[in-house]
Amino acid sequence: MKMMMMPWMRVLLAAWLLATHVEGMVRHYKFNVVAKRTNRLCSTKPIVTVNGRFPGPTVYAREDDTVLVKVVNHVSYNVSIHWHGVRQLRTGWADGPAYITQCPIQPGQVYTYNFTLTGQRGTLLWHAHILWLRATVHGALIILPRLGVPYPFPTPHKEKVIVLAEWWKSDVEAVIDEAMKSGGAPNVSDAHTINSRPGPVANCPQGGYKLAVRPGKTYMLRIINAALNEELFFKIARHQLTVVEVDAAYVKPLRTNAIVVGPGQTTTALLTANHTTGMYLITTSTFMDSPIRIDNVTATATLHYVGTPEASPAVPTATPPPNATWVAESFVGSLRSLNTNTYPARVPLEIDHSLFFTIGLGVNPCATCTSGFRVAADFNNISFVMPHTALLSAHYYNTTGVFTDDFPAKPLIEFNYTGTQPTNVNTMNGTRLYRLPYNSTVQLVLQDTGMIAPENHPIHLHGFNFFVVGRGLGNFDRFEDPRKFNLVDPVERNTIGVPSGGWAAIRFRADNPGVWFMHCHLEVHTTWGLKMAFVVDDGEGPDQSVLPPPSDLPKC
Ligand SMILES: *[C@@H]1O[C@H](CO)[C@@H](O)[C@H](O)[C@H]1NC(C)=O
Ligand SMILES: *[C@@H]1O[C@H](CO)[C@@H](O)[C@H](O)[C@H]1NC(C)=O
Ligand SMILES: *[C@@H]1O[C@H](CO)[C@@H](O)[C@H](O)[C@H]1NC(C)=O
Ligand SMILES: *[C@@H]1O[C@H](CO)[C@@H](O)[C@H](O)[C@H]1NC(C)=O
Ligand SMILES: *[C@@H]1O[C@H](CO)[C@@H](O)[C@H](O)[C@H]1NC(C)=O
Ligand SMILES: *[C@@H]1O[C@H](CO)[C@@H](O)[C@H](O)[C@H]1NC(C)=O
Ligand SMILES: *[C@@H]1O[C@H](CO)[C@@H](O)[C@H](O)[C@H]1NC(C)=O
Ligand SMILES: *[C@@H]1O[C@H](CO)[C@@H](O)[C@H](O)[C@H]1NC(C)=O
Ligand SMILES: *[C@@H]1O[C@H](CO)[C@@H](O)[C@H](O)[C@H]1NC(C)=O
Ligand SMILES: *[C@@H]1O[C@H](CO)[C@@H](O)[C@H](O)[C@H]1NC(C)=O
Ligand SMILES: *[C@@H]1O[C@H](CO)[C@@H](O)[C@H](O)[C@H]1NC(C)=O
Ligand SMILES: [Cu+2]
Repeated sequence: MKMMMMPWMRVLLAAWLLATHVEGMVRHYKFNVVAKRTNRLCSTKPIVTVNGRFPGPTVYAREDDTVLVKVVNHVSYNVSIHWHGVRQLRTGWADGPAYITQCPIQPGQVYTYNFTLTGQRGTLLWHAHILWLRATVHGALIILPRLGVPYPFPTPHKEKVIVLAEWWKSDVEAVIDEAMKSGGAPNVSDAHTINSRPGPVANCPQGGYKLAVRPGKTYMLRIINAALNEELFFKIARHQLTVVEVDAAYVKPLRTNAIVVGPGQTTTALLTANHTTGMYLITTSTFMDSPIRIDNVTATATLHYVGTPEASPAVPTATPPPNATWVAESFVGSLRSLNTNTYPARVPLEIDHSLFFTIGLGVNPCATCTSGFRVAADFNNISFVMPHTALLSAHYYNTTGVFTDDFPAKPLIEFNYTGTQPTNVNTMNGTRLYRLPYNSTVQLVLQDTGMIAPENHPIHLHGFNFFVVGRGLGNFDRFEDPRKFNLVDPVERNTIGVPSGGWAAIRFRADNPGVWFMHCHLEVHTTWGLKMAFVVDDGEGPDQSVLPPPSDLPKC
């Protein structure tokens, strides 16, 4: 039966919609962190999961909603969960990186993450933020627009979450432990997965993920790279993708044959099923433009037009070679903020703190390592040393001796960053933070170096989105390059790939008090020390200070 909408009903509905806009809903989720044996991927070893699922459950909410996730730790590891890309305005206690904003949730303990989604809409992900658990402890976090607010593009017929990941036959903690003992690089993964399936790979006959489509319809693909150590290409045979949003910020529609998505990054793209029938291969493969060992196994899925016989061969597609810098750069460099009146790009134009951080690898002597040395990684030659208690608590309670706030604004020793590397490749240690006054503006140039090897590093900043005002190859030229900055509609993100042997310049406003981690999202580099944190002081206004910690915040 169809109900007639009387005028008074419209008024009530409008009033109700307005109310929901302001208030938002409270969404409750329960995450049981449990070990689960999986017979997928030709391996029956137990993996750490949320609710026994890989990938874990999708968290759905709308802009302005409050999300409460009760995490119960049933495994023998310490656990913490990060809501990657969520601004966490004043609620750093819910951000998740272990020993940065909270102590871990220990075996048997419970912690409820409590945060509100403000000023963001799109695809994000959640993942474990301790050890290497995020290999299997991850899932999608979808922020829908407020009720009644349309997307700034035609409404798709359906939405599909596509989680890309890496798979190890061995226990991932054994992989990184082995590397830390030896001092060298950890084993690469054995396969990539698309929604938990690698597709047919050597010695493991198994079907891949199937994406069923109807001719003529448009689908929204919410693509997430949840891999630990690899940036990935994603392609569909004979179909183009129209990218409309990255990292939960709308972009100008961008048509492309292939996307590149770094770990921690998300890309929402529209796919029009413009053929009438058939099966088309979907591929994901590694992007790595430096001579470093990678997992070179391509994961495959199929785009399946309904009615096409299952046994039909899929139309193949050529994956970009791993060193296809041109494919990656042309995609990443073409993304622009939507920048409309409704979704403006508020790029800081005046800069209070102009920072320059090098990104490098190094090698330190290590008496206990089988090789006698250990690979390290750093910003400005400082390998970050993890504290034994949460930095945010130390900041909030004014505890001394946990960190210093003397992180250098520029390298202590300047050299030709992309030229001949210094003969001394040792790094320094420190738990050093950079302090920012509330609401100050920051420009940060991230400069890759040739130390050990140039490499593309996906750098992630917690607590903020930033604008990528410029990127380039070679050394950043502080006189010439700023002239070419895009201060009008640069892409807004939370993670950016700094080009191999190049630089990226980002800008953000420090309008979120707390302690905010910044690190390479290649987990191996984070483990080696490619991390630091900003401490943003409280402002003087009533809504400009870190909220008090929740009563169930785990203790160290
Ligand atoms: C969540 O945090 C808000 C403050 O941001 C607080 O008012 C609310 O009571 C908290 N909810 C729970 C269930 O702790
Ligand atoms: C790493 O790879 C080597 C060589 O294939 C293998 O011997 C070793 O067992 C692997 N380590 C782990 C933890 O799987
Ligand atoms: C479908 O779209 C792709 C990409 O735009 C194009 O190459 C192809 O020719 C189109 N196919 C049909 C049947 O229209
Ligand atoms: C992938 O890497 C393995 C081992 O590193 C190598 O033997 C193989 O030839 C590579 N395959 C391709 C297609 O490059
Ligand atoms: C990419 O790798 C291939 C195969 O190793 C090599 O032949 C080619 O020269 C490389 N291209 C670039 C631009 O480095
Ligand atoms: C920490 O120091 C600041 C500034 O001196 C002060 O305002 C705040 O009350 C102190 N916090 C605690 C918990 O002592
Ligand atoms: C830095 O090294 C590069 C590559 O070797 C070289 O082309 C450039 O001239 C050097 N720059 C300076 C200022 O020495
Ligand atoms: C890095 O720090 C180490 C240890 O203090 C020092 O020996 C080395 O010269 C520094 N390198 C650079 C490039 O600053
Ligand atoms: C840095 O820390 C590591 C481990 O914490 C230690 O082995 C090493 O000696 C330290 N290096 C310096 C230069 O302090
Ligand atoms: C932050 O600074 C900007 C520019 O100076 C100003 O317009 C804005 O009102 C400030 N915001 C807050 C919350 O103080
Ligand atoms: C878990 O975290 C607590 C608190 O930081 C720490 O004391 C303990 O050693 C950790 N356990 C393991 C197995 O690392
Ligand atoms: Cu890195």
